[in-house]
Amino acid sequence: MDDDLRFKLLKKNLNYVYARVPHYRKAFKEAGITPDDIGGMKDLPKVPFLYKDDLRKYYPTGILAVEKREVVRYHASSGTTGKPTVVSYTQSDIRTWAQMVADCLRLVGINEGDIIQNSYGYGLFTGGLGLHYGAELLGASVVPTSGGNTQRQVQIMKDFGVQVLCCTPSYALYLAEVVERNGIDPHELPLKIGVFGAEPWSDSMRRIIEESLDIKAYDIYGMSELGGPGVGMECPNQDGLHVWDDKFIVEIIDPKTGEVLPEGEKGELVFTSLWKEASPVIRFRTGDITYLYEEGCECGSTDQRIGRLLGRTDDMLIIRGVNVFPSQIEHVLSKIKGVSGHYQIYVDRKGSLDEMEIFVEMTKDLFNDSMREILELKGQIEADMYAILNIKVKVTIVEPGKIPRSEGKAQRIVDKRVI
Ligand code: DLL
Repeated sequence: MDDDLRFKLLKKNLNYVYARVPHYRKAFKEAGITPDDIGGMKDLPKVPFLYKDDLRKYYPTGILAVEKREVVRYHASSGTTGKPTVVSYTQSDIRTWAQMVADCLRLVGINEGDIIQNSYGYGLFTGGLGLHYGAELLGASVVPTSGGNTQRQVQIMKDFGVQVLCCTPSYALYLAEVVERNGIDPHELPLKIGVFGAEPWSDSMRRIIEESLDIKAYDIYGMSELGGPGVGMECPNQDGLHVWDDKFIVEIIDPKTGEVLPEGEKGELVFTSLWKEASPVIRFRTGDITYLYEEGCECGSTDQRIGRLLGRTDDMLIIRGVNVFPSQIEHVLSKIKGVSGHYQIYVDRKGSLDEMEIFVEMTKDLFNDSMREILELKGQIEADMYAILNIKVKVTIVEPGKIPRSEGKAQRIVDKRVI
């Protein structure tokens, strides 16, 4: 998109929030600026950040830039700590959001008439209704299964001839297991595409899902505060997520200093919305970590592109002073034969020392092997973890099916430390 036009959109949005939302007016004042001080894109870093905690203060209505009666829908974040943040939508917000999601689906070759099973949860979570409205706008046929009742989900997938599956990657993995358990050959299902997001997942997990369901699996990114799913989407090249230039301005910052980082450097994702009427976000700190690509994509798009999400600033575990991201653990596990994609990390404190134990599920093939081989596997994982993380980690191998399956976002970390 043309830079001038984009700046005009930014300026319009800055004026809009300044005129309508007391929170922004106050924050701008404290930073000693008004929208008039922003003369070009280069001035954006002068604008103060918006934090999740700022939004929490406005529970239960959320930050509102319109009259309450103009709100046609509310959603809320799925945050596990503190009060949820509430986001509101006008008629126009719902239409634009649906358009964004429809464009994401079109980007990976999903078309009018395709049968989509939408197993994202319907409700306050934005996944279910977000994908639903986008898919309908595209003209696809939606089967709104929501999460849960996995046996029935598999039956529906087969009976309805489902071609596209939308859900969290961990649920896709579980569905693949139930498909196998039911003696269904995935090659004989018409399923061809998966649209997976709402939680971190690695490239190796993608390969496992693609092979076990015989599909191409695409990453979709979003966040309640930004509107929901459809903020970022991979194209068929599966190389980074595209973010529409006319909908958001993306910045990557150093989470400690707040300084804007150059393209290619890893840091915290910050979004400014250019389309939201009811709950506009200006320089919103997502807490998600990734980087910005320097150039346009081989697919021809020149829109902004971000790397797949690497983790969250608040997901980082500090174990005996060492920073550990769950994505590093998943990366190590994914390279080892004999382990499935299911694992859980337990952290506890014994005396004054942190201890980390990883429960790793073995595959069915390995389950038939001897105790000696299983012990070897445990030793190998512990050694590989030490090589990457530089801390001793206890690994416990468990039998297939032992790690709890999730119907939505998987709970990978159980932190029992009382600090
Ligand atoms: O998870 C929206 C969504 C629904 C996205 C369906 C994709 C598909 P929240 O519940 O507010 O919204 O959670 C947002 O989930 O800040 C990330 O940490 C994480 N997340 C979302 N998508 C991805 C992804 C929805 N593709 C939080 N990769 C975000 C990694 C993701 N993490």
